[in-house]
Amino acid sequence: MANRVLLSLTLFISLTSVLCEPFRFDNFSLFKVVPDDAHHIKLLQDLQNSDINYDFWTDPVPSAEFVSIMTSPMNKVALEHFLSLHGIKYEITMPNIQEAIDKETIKTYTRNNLRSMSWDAYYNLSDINIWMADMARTYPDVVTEFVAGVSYEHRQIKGLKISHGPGRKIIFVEAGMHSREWITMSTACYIINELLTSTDNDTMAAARDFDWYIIPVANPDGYVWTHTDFRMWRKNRRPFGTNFGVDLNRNWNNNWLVSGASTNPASDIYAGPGPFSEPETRSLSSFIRSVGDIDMYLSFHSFSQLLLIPFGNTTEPVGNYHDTLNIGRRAMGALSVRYGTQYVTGNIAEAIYQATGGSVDWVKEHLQVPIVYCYELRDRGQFGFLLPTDQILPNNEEAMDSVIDLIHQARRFGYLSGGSVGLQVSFILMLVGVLASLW
Ligand code: 0X9
Ligand code: ZN
Repeated sequence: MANRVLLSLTLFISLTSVLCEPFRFDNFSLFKVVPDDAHHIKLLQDLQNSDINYDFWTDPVPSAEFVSIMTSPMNKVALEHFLSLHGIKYEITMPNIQEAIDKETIKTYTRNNLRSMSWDAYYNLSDINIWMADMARTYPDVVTEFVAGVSYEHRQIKGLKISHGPGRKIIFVEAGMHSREWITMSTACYIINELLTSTDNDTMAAARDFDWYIIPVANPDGYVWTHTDFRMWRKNRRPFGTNFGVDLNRNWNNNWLVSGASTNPASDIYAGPGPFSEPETRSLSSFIRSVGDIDMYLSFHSFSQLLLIPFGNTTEPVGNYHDTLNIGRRAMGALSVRYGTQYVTGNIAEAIYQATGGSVDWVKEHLQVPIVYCYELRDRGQFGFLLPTDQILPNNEEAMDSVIDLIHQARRFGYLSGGSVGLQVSFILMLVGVLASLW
């Protein structure tokens, strides 16, 4: 994950920043590499560690079915040569990254016109925030805007609470912590939209039965940067000498810097100078703690089509691991029904790589949230972070199907049930009423 291409591109980036033009990825290409065995994995790991010219969008870990590597045009032939020499299979899924970036339609949301939000385009931070404000104004009885925190560059981390009454169990959704993972912000907005506008019975019940807290953009500075300067930016934007940014999903105070994180500010997985050193993670974590007992926490990332279960430092089945595995697998079955999209469910350390200091681990361990998942949304390496806009709606629909099924399955396993305080009170009142009428 260490984004070494960034190092060699620093000069270009500062130059393009001066010119106020986003960095161009003309003729950069994306390789989908398919290692056959442990030897291939080892070769790719060596390449990742020794050659600063390649940006590994996914890591060559033993469980990897594929490894996505971005290369500049200058280093492309050398990569092809390396792979062929070692008999490692690959295909070039994107011959010109800039073309894919240009195809990513970014639409403008018009204030007071909810119909101008669509699911075939991406939106910038300001438009997402204006849309959320419009949703809150349109559904004032159930929606409240909240500010969950603040960024290094003093932007607000905004969210919506959707609640049909007090005392409900809480579902918390966090997205956009990695700014280049644009599909995740869209998915969070889609969940908001469905909970407020869907006429589907299960979705309406899910909206009614829970207090939802949804944050589409947990890393606002990074997200703005991906629009204005550098599409592939992952971290926040705090400066460290000539480098920038802490990986916010390595900065949470849980096994901080234990594994899969770096002490080098130039790295894309830089964990920061200390746990919760960043305003984003510090403020967001206090907000999450302040909302009360959370029953389900979902964190959205991309890409690889995975449903990950804490913890990021051990493959041991900790706590209710077996329940969450079963619940997750069933929900991924529900996800596949609409378009046949396959997700793999598993422990973070096993399914992806050891990585600590992430939000889901902290929430699980420190807040004892029973049901915690981290999604890695579409796709499986063909377009990676540059998911084409015609896949936004299908991705969002199937993700929403799975969220509804997670609730359903969790209940079957004895979670999220037992009635909320509010519902229990109404039941008692009803009982009192019946008894009084019989008297
Ligand atoms: O490495 C990450 O932070 C996530 N993958 S991504 O490709 N979106 O960067 C996985 C996060 C899994 N959770 C933890 N490591 N706690
Ligand atoms: Zn991510």
